[in-house]
Amino acid sequence: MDHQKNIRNMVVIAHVDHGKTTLTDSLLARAGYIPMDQAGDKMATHTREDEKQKGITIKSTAISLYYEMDEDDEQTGNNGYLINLIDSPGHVDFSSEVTAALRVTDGAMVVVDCVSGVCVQTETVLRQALTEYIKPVLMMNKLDRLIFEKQLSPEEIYLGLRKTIEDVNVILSVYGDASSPMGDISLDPTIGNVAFGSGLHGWGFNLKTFAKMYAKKLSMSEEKIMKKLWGDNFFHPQTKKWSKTETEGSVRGFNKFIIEPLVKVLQASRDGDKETTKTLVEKIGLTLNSTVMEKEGKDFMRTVMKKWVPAADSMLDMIIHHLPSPVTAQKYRTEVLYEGPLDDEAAIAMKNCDPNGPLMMYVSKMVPAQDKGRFYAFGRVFSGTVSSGLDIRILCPGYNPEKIKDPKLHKTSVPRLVVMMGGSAMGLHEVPCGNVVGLGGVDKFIVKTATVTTYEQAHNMKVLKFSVSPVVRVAVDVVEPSDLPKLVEGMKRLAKADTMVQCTVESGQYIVSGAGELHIDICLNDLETKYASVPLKRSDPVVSYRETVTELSDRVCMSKSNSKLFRLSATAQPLPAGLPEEIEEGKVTTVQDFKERARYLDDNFGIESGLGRKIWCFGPEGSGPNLLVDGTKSVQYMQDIKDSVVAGFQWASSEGVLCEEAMRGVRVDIVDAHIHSDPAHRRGGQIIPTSRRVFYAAMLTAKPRLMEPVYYVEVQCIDTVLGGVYNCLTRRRGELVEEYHQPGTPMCTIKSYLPVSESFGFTQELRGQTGGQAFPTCMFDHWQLHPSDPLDPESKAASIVSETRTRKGLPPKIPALENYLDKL
Ligand SMILES: Nc1nc2c(ncn2[C@@H]2O[C@H](COP(=O)(O)OP(=O)(O)OP(=O)(O)O)[C@@H](O)[C@H]2O)c(=O)[nH]1
Ligand SMILES: [Mg+2]
Repeated sequence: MDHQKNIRNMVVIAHVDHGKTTLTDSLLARAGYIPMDQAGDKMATHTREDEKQKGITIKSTAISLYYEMDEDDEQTGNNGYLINLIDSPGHVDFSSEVTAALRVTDGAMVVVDCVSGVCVQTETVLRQALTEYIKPVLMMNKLDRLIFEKQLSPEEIYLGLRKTIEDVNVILSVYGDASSPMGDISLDPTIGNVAFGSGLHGWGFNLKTFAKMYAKKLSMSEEKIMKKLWGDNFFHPQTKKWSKTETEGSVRGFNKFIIEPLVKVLQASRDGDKETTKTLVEKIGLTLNSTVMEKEGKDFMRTVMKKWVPAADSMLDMIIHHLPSPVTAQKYRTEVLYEGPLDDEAAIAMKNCDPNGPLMMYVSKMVPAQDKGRFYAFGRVFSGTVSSGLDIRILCPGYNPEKIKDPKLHKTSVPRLVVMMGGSAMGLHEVPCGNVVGLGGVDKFIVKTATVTTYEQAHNMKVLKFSVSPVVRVAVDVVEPSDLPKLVEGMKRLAKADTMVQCTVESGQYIVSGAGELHIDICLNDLETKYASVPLKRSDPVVSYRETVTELSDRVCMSKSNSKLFRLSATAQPLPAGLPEEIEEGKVTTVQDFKERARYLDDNFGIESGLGRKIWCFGPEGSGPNLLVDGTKSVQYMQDIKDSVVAGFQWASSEGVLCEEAMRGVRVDIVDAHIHSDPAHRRGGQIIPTSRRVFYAAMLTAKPRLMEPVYYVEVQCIDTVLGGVYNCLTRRRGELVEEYHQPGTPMCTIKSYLPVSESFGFTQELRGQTGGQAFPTCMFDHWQLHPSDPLDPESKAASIVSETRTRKGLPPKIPALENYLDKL
């Protein structure tokens, strides 16, 4: 742990089912954590019952592994490596787990199934990795299927692999910044950052593996051979000469020296032809002892392959030689991690990965501990050293270092430290920077994430940006009223345990919101069986909406306080297209310098910079995609009421006027104010409700509309069931984006948009319509304007509004404008 240059923090990422957990097994076996003959079957990082049953990863699992390599590290002269590995889930509903894992790592092993190629989630996770400056290496998995199942020729295998690697490189070049400090991150088998193999059978290789075998025979250096083993390099067996073009009788280097021997050994060992297998591998310098020779059937094949080209060795070679150590990575990652100035003590210590600097740790998720209901705060130490008993400051998201008494700051000490070993945790006393660690006993201070520090002036680490949103909601209730306190407590625990879920109480209803049906289902099971441990009733899933406006208010709206001594006038209008997304992506933020931000808004969105400088706040929660602008001129005491008006805006923007759903894409301008000279009449009690009322009036007069969440859906299927897929999509208001046929195969991919409200039961219906031959992936994509007018009682939007209001215990009709608008 003290040799930072010999640490690798890495995550395994991929599309669902491409083989992350299976491959992770081989790495665990190589470190002696599970027996080698169980690697590929054990799925050791599946620690939950439901993961074992469903065969799908739900939570990411961290494990710290120690390896001794044959060669010493060139820089450190040390051959021991600590690899802190996280196996992440591939299903989109759990992609917030990937986001949290990426934050605490520096490198990623991207797994792609050679048969399916690059899929939606491959692209999503890569995009996220690149924004966090995570360097990738590539593992092409399930090669056995190309050989046995698809029975492709060596040249077809080569072309397929090359195409997939190119596809990944295209994604890297689209989302990777050419000037990124990570340097060239493209994947190239000849430099060794791409490996190939079969996680299920535990074998794998990169070009170096074979270059080593042939170095003597071909009397060439390993590096030189690696270049020959990929691309257009053809070998003539008679003349023993290499050429750049294919000539009569010559064979591509990759096919001749890798695929052909591989296929021969695989076939002979699978067919139980032990003598041929033995002769074949002896030629390449491997002797099979009697224990191996005694194995039968598939066991024989697996054992031979694991001995000859063990998967773990090729992966370790990539991880150690092509993924950065924390010392290398933190130099460039600090700028994307830290909110504070990049020259303060904390930033400098992080850049230098300095164990003697102030402590800076980011807690990315809460992991359930063995004691029921308790959690470890799991995260990465970026600078300093954390030890048990150390006095720390816990900064929760939104903490403002300039505030004198911020309730988001907690001072405490660290009771306990653990290192995560899959399902269990091992106690230890001290952990220096560059490592991941779990803190025990601080869970009451942290909901989901936090920054932990010893530095008084420390700012927060940046908040995680998720690629999914909690757009599906379910109301839960207890069966026995006396169990209610347990439900309340259980909801708090669930909110901690899951990085994405939102647990709220709305008008007396307990609401759980998640990314999709599967996510909600897992959360509710956990709530019922683990966190509340009482029987629960659940409503059908419903969708959350957003409220927006489509025009400038048709008048200046004015509202008065109860005392009539305070008056506020405002208008509402839509934000320019694209700005809400930029706010959500963190391109336009509250922490930016206000002049710089105003210039940016002027240049890119035509918001005149005089006004741009007068943005009072973002909302809801101080950072959402709505803006409050002070458009008044020389009104006295404006600064005195600012905090209260901002509070009114936070309230109004989190619960809009139509059906108390959050606002999105609305700009509210304060046009005028009448403020009493006596401070007693400028208190929050008068100002906050009045502000909220005038904002509601402004919305109602600006052609308000609902926005609904829309999924991007990719369905992979064979072309004979296309009709069934289209049937399903059309009936659910699906909108086709593209139909893509994979050349030379019957596989095709249908890309479309589908409103989330139409998605419930989609997967099951699709399965029914296509005889289980179509596989969809649904991922939140965008908010779409609902075309009808909610103020017209006959419209579809009005009926959604009234259903939502009723569900929340509100009167079904939208309150009339007169409730909010006052006359002079
Ligand atoms: N034929 C073959 N099957 C494999 C290979 N690797 C994994 N599988 C199978 O593919 C399925 C999915 O493997 P997992 O390791 O669970 O995939 P994953 O990427 O971890 O899946 P999620 O975490 O749920 O996204 C399992 O049935 C594995 O046995 C391989 O190399 N060859
Ligand atoms: Mg998995």
